[in-house]
Amino acid sequence: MDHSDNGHATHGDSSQADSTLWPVAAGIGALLLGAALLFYTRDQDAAFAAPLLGAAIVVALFAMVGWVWDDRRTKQRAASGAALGEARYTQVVTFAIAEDQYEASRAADGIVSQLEDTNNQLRGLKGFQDLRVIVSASGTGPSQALVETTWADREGLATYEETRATLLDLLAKSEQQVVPGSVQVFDMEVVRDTKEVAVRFGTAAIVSTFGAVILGGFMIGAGVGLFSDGGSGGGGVPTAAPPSDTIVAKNTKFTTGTTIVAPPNTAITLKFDDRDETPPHNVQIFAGGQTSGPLLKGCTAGCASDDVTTELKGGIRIDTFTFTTPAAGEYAFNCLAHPTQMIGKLVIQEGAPVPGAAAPAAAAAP
Ligand SMILES: [Cu+2]
Repeated sequence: MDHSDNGHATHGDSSQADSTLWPVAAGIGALLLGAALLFYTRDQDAAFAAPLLGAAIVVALFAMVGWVWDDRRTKQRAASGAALGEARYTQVVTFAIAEDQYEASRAADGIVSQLEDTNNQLRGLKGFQDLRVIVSASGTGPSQALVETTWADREGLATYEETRATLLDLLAKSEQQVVPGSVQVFDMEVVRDTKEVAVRFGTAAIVSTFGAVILGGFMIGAGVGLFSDGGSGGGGVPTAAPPSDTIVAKNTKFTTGTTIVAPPNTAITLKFDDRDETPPHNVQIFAGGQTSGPLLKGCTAGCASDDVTTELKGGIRIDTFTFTTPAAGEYAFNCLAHPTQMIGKLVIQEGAPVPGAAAPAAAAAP
């Protein structure tokens, strides 16, 4: 499970993973908060925004409390030290090599070589991690040597000392090379430096908070863009003018009302405002998204049949026509005489306001 022999890496990783959950939770809280604000400013819809705001506050509080709690727990654990294999046990042996024995100590049977060879024997012992031999040669006087062995746990070090296959025994047998009385032994419990963990935690926290904020910003931005898009298209924004119900033709172009938005299965009346004396124009709505194929059916007034199309003719005038809107989707319209120059689309959306209807009534009808 978690704290096996390679507890170092495993534990470090899992603690980091746990810790980054809090910033993510904080980010979700921020997201919900943004969404609540968005819904509120868009619709003044307290029925929907209020629970969202509540959820945002709860999540944000939860994240903050959890974050602080987790941080304190991490610090306490670091302060109390040894738990879960965060400590290492090190034995440092220092000694001096007699001035004229430096060469001999490095020979195949010299003390330094023998110490280095013990690496292979120690490797079999439980908990052994590392052995280092450092000799700083001195031209004059004795050379200083340092042997450091590292153990994963206290038991490892203890077992090693009990077996007496220790470095000290080796040193004792090399009286010639080792300066008498120069041997010093330090057993150390090295608590793993928690700074590294703290830095990693801090970095992870910053990165994920930053990421969550950016993501949230994008989503909110996308949401705003979506709504304002709908607004420019047909007047979905309640504060703007009533949803457009008029298609204006001028200089052989549809200049206004190139996108008409309406709810499905609703009788709506649109106006075709032709401002060109010539050439002749009309509006015909297709049963699909392309300006080809059959025309939309359902015209009840202003059309020659139930095809939704006005009469193609010249002259400045406003024609009105009434039809029942189809199912949700996009339906292309154009002018029969200028099929590629004069193009627009009818967007049928569930919940969209009725074109030309008074704005407040439209906003209140979701
Ligand atoms: Cu035309």
